[in-house]
Amino acid sequence: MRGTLAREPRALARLVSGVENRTPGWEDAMKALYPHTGKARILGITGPPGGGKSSLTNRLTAGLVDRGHRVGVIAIDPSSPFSGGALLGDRLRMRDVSTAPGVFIRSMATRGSLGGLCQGARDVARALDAAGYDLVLIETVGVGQDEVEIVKAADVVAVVCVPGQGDGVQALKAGIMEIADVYVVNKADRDGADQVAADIGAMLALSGEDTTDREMVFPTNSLSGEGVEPLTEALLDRAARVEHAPERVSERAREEVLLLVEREIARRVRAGLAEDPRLESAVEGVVTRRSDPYSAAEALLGLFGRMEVVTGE
Ligand SMILES: Nc1nc2c(ncn2[C@@H]2O[C@H](COP(=O)(O)OP(=O)(O)O)[C@@H](O)[C@H]2O)c(=O)[nH]1
Ligand SMILES: [Mg+2]
Repeated sequence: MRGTLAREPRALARLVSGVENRTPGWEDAMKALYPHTGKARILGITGPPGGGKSSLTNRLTAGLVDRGHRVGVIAIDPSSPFSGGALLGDRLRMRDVSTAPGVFIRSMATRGSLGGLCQGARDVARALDAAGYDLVLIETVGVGQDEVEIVKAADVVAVVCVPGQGDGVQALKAGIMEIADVYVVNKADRDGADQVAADIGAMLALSGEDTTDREMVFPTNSLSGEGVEPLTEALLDRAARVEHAPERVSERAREEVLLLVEREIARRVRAGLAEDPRLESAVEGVVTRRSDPYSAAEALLGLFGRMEVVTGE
């Protein structure tokens, strides 16, 4: 804890691992850290696999470090459920910045994340915040509920689109669109980039979003670095405005607390019933059609009310 606050990278790495693996004591560490957090701004970078998120994150990180920021990067790894490890490709591509002072990079597995991926990412971001990283970039694939939750927890969200994805813009409409602060048309060196940008513009116009005072769509080439500069400016600008959005901050705090309570109750319910023969007999009743799932659930719920299994440990 003290090492993390003193910005010792090894202490931070240890803390992050402990938090990620829910090693006993992690919660006490987070509680102690919390008063030292709140300075960092979290930038979510989301989009389809292969869209260039890692390449772009790499570029953004380099530019932000040049401007004197300390940058933490959390790469949410879309690997298969079997490997569950870090994406070597991501690591390699980030190599140029990963050894730079003032940069801390951590890959997180999407599967088997204890305590939920979103909370895990949030906790790791918080540890980075306490360690003095003033910007935390979270790269995540824009599919799946977990990933959407993660970007919702970010202060600023950049949605990466690419040309040649068929109905690339179409895919955006599923949930991600409402949370985008800026759109990046990466691989702008490719044919069709203009069209994608125009499609996004049209979509924004339709949605009634007022974009008169700010650019929303940024073409980039993450290989050459073209366009990354104006994007960086825009992200920093949005990040600076977060202070003026207290309702967004309290809404997120509310969501986090509720989620933690929900999770813990669910965990206790499962733990409480796991070995209880009454669960087995209820299941048996449902299978044999002596009972039904609704009545079985009602009966078990009644049990919790009386026995205080939910509120006790
Ligand atoms: N032509 C072109 N290729 C890019 C660009 N950005 C990334 N790529 C390539 O796209 C592939 C996927 O990039 P990556 O950063 O791993 O995408 P991610 O899966 O979204 O993280 C790699 O081969 C990159 O070299 C770009 O702006 N233009
Ligand atoms: Mg990637």
